[in-house]
Amino acid sequence: MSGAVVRPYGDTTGDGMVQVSFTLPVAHDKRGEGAAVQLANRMGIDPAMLVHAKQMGDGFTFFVVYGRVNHLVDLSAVRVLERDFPLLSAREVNAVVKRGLRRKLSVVGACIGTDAHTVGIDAILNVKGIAGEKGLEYYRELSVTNLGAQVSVPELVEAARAVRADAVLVSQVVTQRDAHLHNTREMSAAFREALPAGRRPLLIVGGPRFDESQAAELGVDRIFGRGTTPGEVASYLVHALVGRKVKVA
Ligand code: B12
Repeated sequence: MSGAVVRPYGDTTGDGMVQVSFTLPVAHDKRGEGAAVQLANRMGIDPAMLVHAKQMGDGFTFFVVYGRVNHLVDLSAVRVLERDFPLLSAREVNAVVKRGLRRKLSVVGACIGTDAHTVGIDAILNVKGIAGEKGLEYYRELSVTNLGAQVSVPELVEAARAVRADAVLVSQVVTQRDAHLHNTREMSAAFREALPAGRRPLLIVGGPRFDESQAAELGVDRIFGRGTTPGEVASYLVHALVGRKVKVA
C-alpha cells in the first residue's frame, strides 16, 4: 500500500466520495430533502447530492446522500483488536482439549434479556455452523448446551453451574437503548457474585454491534463481532482455557 494516509473512493481514486443513509422525523417533501442535505453538509459532506428519499410512514423519511468529504484516514493511527491466538482446525481443538483437560470442555450459550435473535449464536453452536464451518456441537471434545432465546441472567447462571460450564457464550443483537451493554454488564456482575474467581466460567459475548475492545469495561473475557466463525471461537476457547498449558501437536 502506498502511503499511510487514505481517503474514500467513488468515481476516481482519492475523490473523497462517500454514501450515507439515515432516517429523519420529517415528511417526504422539499423541506425534508433540504434538511437531509443540510445534515449531510454538517457531517462534512460537501457538496452533498440527495440520491434517494422514501417516506417510511407518517412523518418519517429515509434518505441516501452521496457526496464528498475532505477527511483523511491515517492508517498508522488506526487501533483495532487483532486476533492474538492461533486459528486451529476442529481436529487440533479436539486434540488439545483431550490432552489438556482429559474431559469434555463444557460450553453454555444463550441470548439473554428480551433478545430473541438466535441466528448468530446458533451459527456458532449448531452443527450446521456458518460460512462453510461446522458449529461447536460438531467438536467431539466440546459439550454444548444451547439455552436459546430470552434467557434471564439467573437462569443462565443456574444452567452454567448445573453443567459446570468452562465457558458461557452470550449473544446480544438488539442494541436499542444500549440493551446489549446493560445486559452484558448485568450478566458479568451476576457471575462475579455467584462464583469465586477460580470457579467462574470464561465469559464471552458476541453480536454485530459490539466494540471488541470493550471486554474489560463490560466485565467479560472476550467479545466477538460481525462475521465471527465457529473455528475462531473454538480456537479462542482452547487458547484461553487449555492451550497455554498444552502445545498443539
Ligand atoms: C432475523 C432477524 C429477526 C428475526 C430473528 C429470528 C431469530 N430466531 O433469530 C425476528 C423476525 C424474530 C426479529 C425480531 C426483531 N427484530 Co430483528 N433482525 C433480524 C435481522 C434481519 C437478521 C439478524 C440475523 O439473523 N443475522 C445473521 C447472523 C448470523 O448474524 P449475527 O447475529 O450478527 O451473528 C454473527 C456475529 O454477530 C457473531 N455473534 C452473534 N452472537 C454471538 C455470540 C457469541 C458468543 C459469539 C462468539 C459470536 C456471536 O457471530 C455470528 C456469526 O458470524 C436483523 C437485520 C440484519 N440484517 O442484521 C434484524 C435486527 C437485528 N432486528 C431488529 C429489531 C428492531 C427487531 C425487533 C425489535 C422488531 C420488532 N419491532 O418487533 C424484534 C425483536 C425481537 C426480540 N425480542 O429480540 C433490529 C435491531 C436494531 C437495534 N439497533 O437494536 C435489526 C438490526 C433490524 C433493523 N435494522 O432495524 N428479527
